[in-house]
Amino acid sequence: MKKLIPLLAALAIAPPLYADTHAPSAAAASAMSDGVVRKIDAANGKITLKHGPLANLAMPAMTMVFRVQPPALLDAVKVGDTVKFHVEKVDGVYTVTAIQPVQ
Ligand SMILES: [Cu+2]
Repeated sequence: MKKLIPLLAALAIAPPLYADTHAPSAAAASAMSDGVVRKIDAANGKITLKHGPLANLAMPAMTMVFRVQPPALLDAVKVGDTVKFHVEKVDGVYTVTAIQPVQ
């Protein structure tokens, strides 16, 4: 009987298990936005996107030029594609860090 006591004590202090492990900040950091490719400047690693609201940057819908990092991301898209993309401010420059065409 004596040996059972430490085991019961350990069970009693075991932390509860949480199903939701998604932190809100992580979700915002990887938020994908909607856009349409208007122009690609592969030589300069730039893309012109007509984009919807960018929630993570508090930017309304508009058409604008973004830097693309890494520039190889441009290989996956072409002018006219509807895309999902992620943009963040890197060194003060709006930079696309992920982009993929939507079928
Ligand atoms: Cu914009």
